[in-house]
Amino acid sequence: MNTEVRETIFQHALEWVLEAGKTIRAHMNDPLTIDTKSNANDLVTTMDRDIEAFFTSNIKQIFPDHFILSEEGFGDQLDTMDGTVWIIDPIDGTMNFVHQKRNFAISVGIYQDGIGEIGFIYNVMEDVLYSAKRGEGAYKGNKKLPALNDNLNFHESIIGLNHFWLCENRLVDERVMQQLVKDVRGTRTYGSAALEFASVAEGILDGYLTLSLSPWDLAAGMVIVNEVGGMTTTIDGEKINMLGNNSVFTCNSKIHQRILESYLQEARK
Ligand code: 2AM
Ligand code: CA
Ligand code: CA
Ligand code: CA
Repeated sequence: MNTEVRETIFQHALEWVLEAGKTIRAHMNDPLTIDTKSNANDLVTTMDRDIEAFFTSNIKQIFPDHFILSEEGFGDQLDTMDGTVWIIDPIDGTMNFVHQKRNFAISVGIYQDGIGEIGFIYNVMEDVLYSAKRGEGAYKGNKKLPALNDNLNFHESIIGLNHFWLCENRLVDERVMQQLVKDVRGTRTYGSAALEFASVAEGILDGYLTLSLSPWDLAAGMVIVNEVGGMTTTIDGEKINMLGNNSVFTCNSKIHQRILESYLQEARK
């Protein structure tokens, strides 16, 4: 992507992300209409839909030849990543949005022919914006994030992991996952994949793994984590497919291989 074109797209996206965040904060105490999707705990609110519609109508107006992949149905049905594709999660961490009124994010990743060029993760209630452009580093607000710790010791690492994978399940052997929990220094669960990616980029989490995410959960995060030298694969060590669901393992590169080989490969059913 041409740098000038990328800068124009970046500035528009930045403005829309901040405006969307402001709208959410302004309506935080309004009554919410909450629906469920795939199961009783899979929530969606009118705010998720309104914010996604805000992005899609703006994009369609300013960049009519761009494509959109997004969670709540206002985007396009894509079978290729050719061209410029905005990958949007209007609210990542809807359960946190509903129950905690914090710890959720707006996630926007912009890809050109399958390559992540721009990423934004906006922690709305804390008003903290993580952003990155490919090859130009990642930022938390105006501050450039340093490269991830190259001397990280696996036993001193903190890993983001949903407790669900420690219960009996059909995808991984929970006993191996329990061993991983015992072998690292600590684990955390934030409930927003985007904020977990942002935490890995910031170096306050050393890795995050999860068994099923959609493109809009990870698109921005992958760009941001890449820029600080982290890496993202599936839990089988494979490349992420931006057009489907993936298991995800994003991590400080120093311990990625070890967790993959000693735990995830063992655990995989
Ligand atoms: P969401 O809030 O945008 O749905 C919760 O652990 C994290 O997993 C959130 O980032 C959530 O995104 C994501 N997630 C992906 N698929 C989900 C599903 N089917 N149900 C609930 N959360 C899901
Ligand atoms: Ca959702
Ligand atoms: Ca999400
Ligand atoms: Ca969402």
